[in-house]
Amino acid sequence: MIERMSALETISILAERNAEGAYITPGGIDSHVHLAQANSPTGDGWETGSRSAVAGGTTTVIAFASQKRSDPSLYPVLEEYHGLSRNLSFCDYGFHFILTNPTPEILREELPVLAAKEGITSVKLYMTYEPMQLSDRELLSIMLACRSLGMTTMIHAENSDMIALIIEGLEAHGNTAPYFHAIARPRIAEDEASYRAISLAELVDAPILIVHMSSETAMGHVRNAQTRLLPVHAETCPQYLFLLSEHLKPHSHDDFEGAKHVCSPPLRHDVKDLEALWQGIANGTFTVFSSDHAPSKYDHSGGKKLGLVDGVARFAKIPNGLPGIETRMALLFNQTEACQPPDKARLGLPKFVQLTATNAAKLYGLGGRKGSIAPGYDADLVIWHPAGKGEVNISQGMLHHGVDYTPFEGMHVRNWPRYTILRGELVWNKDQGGVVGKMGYGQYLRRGKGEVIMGKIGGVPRGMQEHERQYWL
Ligand code: DUC
Ligand code: ZN
Ligand code: ZN
Repeated sequence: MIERMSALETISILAERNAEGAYITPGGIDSHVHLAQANSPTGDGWETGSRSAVAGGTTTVIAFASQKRSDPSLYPVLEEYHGLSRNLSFCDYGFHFILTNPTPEILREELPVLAAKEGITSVKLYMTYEPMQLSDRELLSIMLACRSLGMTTMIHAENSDMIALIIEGLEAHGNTAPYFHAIARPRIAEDEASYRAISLAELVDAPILIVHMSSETAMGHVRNAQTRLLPVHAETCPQYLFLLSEHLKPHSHDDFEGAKHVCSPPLRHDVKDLEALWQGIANGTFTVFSSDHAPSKYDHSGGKKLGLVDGVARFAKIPNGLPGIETRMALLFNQTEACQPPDKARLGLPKFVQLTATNAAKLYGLGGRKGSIAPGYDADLVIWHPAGKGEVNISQGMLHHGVDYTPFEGMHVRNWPRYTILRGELVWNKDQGGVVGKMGYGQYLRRGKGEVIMGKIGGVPRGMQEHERQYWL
């Protein structure tokens, strides 16, 4: 076993040996990952998901421990997820809770203990999906509880009733092919819910992060909030920067193959949608760039093919989500000045580092330990190939996840992580041995309080008087 080294010692050794001429960036932090989820039994568990992470340059994942509506307490949920991940991870990891049953006991008694003792300092809340969605009143109560604990509130923002109405209409008209998934969840549903989430957060002065954003208008709401110095953060994902809804259309050999690209929010229709989000990457609206790795096998009756009922496509029954934990880093690195001429580069390397590692570390309470290359930090590093080497055509065959396809099949990137180093250990060596780390080397991370990166706490909501809130808060 290599002796544990600091980041700087590791870099100087590698620079002497074999990293010459190559960029070194912090190990990726993928702060939005679904592993071992009960609602996607054909997706990745910890072994395959974390193996795929390190092969793509990610050294830390924050995955979801999901509360079911019928769970009255979070403690057994946490135990269950420790059981699903213990000794199985190739990378370091933490948990966010998905809260679906926010009882007063959970908010008052359990969250403080889970934050202080277990290091779980973030929750994800759904504004859509019948079994998981929360009312505005519930969202407010959770935001208040999280605010007082320094926890980050992540929100899936889509208007549930708009979507339900459209799905009903589509089904009544027999429009049930996979492509109609993109029609069922229009941008306006994301726009409205994002604006509402921001307004709720503004009322109670709570920092939030809106996850997996795909809409220009919704992103504009975030941008406006940030201009007013509200603590509103935003996340987007590779699929919303690179892929369009045309992928959901029938293919010549398989009418159902569009199911491979069913995710929510859905892929949008127009190149202009992609361009708008790239602007948000460049101008700092987005705080983090995550994979939202939420895979289901395609060719499996318990996976995407749940949406083929007696041979008939029913898009509303297709499990949502795409695999992407391994491709995230290379897809974005390929758009930087390291891989593109200056007039084609979408972002600079400092922005790449912020979006893929540093900001997630700060936002989710790993600052001082993860996400940067600096004295005292864990030696989590990605060493890329020297310019002109390391080109890859992304294909299912080269990936290490447990599912049977990649939505990014055939995309070309000019570089790929050559080495991934986790706490000084080489865990991925692209040219010699592939995944060389040991399963179980990945450690559970007890996280601290999240930092507010955008805006600040303590603003006065629009139209309210300076001290008005103190009469009721
Ligand atoms: N939300 C996620 O965060 N992931 C997959 C599907 C979804 O709706
Ligand atoms: Zn979501
Ligand atoms: Zn997700």
